[in-house]
Amino acid sequence: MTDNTDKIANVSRRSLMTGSAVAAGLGVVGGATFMPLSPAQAATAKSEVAPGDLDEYYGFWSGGQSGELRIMGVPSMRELMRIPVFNRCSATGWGQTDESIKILTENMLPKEKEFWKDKGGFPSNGDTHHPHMSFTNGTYDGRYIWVNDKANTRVARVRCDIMKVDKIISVPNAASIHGLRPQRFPKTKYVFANDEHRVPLPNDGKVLDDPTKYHAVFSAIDGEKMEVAWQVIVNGNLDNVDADYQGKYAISSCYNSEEGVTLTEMTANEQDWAVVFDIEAIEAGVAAGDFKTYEGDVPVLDGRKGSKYTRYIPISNSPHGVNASPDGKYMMINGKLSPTVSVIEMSKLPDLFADKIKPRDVVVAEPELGLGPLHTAFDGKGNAYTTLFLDSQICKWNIDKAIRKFAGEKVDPIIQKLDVQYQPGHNHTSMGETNQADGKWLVSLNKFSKDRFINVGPLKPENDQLIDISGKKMKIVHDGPTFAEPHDCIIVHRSIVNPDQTYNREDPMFDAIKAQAKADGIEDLDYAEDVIRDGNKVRVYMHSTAPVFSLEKFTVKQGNEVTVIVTNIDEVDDLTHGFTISNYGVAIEIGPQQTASVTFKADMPGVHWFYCQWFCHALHMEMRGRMFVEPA
Ligand code: K7E
Ligand code: CUA
Repeated sequence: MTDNTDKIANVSRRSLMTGSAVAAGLGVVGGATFMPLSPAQAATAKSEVAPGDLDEYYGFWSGGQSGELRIMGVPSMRELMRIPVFNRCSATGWGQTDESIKILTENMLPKEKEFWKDKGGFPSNGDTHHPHMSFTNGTYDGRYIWVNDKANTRVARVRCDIMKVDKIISVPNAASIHGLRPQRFPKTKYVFANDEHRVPLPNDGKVLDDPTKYHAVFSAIDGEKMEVAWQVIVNGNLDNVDADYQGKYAISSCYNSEEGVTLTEMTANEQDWAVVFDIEAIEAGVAAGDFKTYEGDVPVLDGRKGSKYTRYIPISNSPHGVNASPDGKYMMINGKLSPTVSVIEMSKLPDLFADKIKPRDVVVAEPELGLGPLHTAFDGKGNAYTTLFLDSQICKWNIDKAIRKFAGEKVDPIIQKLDVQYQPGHNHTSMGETNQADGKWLVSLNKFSKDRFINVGPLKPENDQLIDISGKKMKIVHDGPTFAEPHDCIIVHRSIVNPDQTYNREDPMFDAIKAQAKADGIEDLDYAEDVIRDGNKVRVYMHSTAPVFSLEKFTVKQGNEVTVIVTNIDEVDDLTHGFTISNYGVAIEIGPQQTASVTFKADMPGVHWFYCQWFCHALHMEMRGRMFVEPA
């Protein structure tokens, strides 16, 4: 983006500076020297969560290139947990346990299965950007979180009762899923997923330089079934997306209206657009058979210009973030290369689809906020907070005033500009993407930390800053270093999220193991201490209770395919065991009341100690046993 600074038209930093200077003159951002406690002190005190005290909010942070998801406490900004998603996790065995491998591979496309067959079976990296929770009636309902993988064109779902991934799907006909949002109303049915990189459709190696054959598809994933319900071809690239509060429309930002394949080609036009999708019309189109199929049998509808399924709203060059205001009235399209945010009035969309008005008629405000607006958050009190990437600022502005200004009134919508350190991408307010936006906290996810922390070498952490927005003036109260690269986060009130303390033995996630155990003559995994020999396969069943495994040794033959199935029968909170085999690369987590399994080839003869690697007991070091591998 910095390369394109010179492309930002007509608005100088100076004229924007004047905006905030005026606000300062009006006293909006003036000092507060008469208060007994300075705003900084007061805010810091409020953001402090004393040892033993609990946070008011859960933060769900994407882990960017690390491919994971993180749970943070807000406002303490303490990192509470990491949820492995698309990455291989050494601590929990995600990507190694039989259960996680099933989740990672069961919905791969045939071409992916073929490609990965000699390369470990599935990709072990991911690039998560957008974590979003399921909704009911416009607010979070605490059931699921979906997150995209830009690197390998996948979408994963996290079960919020156990905070583990239960489904991953590959999206066909697409290349890089970027924007992702669940429907808000009445209850999340679709999770919308944007295809960022256009590829030839079908992408079968026959086309390289014919841009007319390149397409991006908009996908609606059934969030319950985790299947792609339908896709729509659009003009241009798809970037970010948001759903409305009425359950009727989704809007995506598009850059590359030029449909180019080089940077110069992609940024040539002054105007790109936002695409509006009419969900009902698309569903009717699917029912009427108005589609083609490419990979698999997903219906692909043609939503290019002129289609009844879409409308294209011209927006200045390369818009990025798309954010619905919590009152459901507006959709903000953040300008990125334009210093503006375009405000779309949602109630005008039916007229747009009925062709009673022109596409630009739905834009009711377009305030000039500063350089590089990327994403906008809300406080539920009529104000918006937009990140200015190039200016390294958060701009707080009033939506109503922006609309009045656009209509010709002499008002300044800009309330305050706050320097952040440095270069913010996403920002997010507490409950801010729901109709319960409470205006307490804003997090600015800054791409660079530069000098804010002691030097850790050439690779620096990102810097997530916590901002108190409960007063008139935004105030930074905390700097939080993060690793690679939380693009986005959500902040959910803790009353909505109620994870279990232990696993539930009746959970369907254990059905496959139970069925196998039953076939092996084992009635109850909780008492298992059995070695089943099945040709070259050996299944070793044991249970664990601190500080012992029910088997202190087992014997297999070199070359056997060994599956070890461990059930942790401890019922105590926080009593996780592990199962590691030294020098065999095996290490998995077994939570209280969980059964987990791992399969490997016993190629190395000799005595191999297995041990519990999660500290569980005073005799944790002694919680071990031997695997004996007899030479073939
Ligand atoms: Cu703006 Cu991937 Cu949401 Cu990064 S995207 S900033
Ligand atoms: Cu069981 Cu450590």
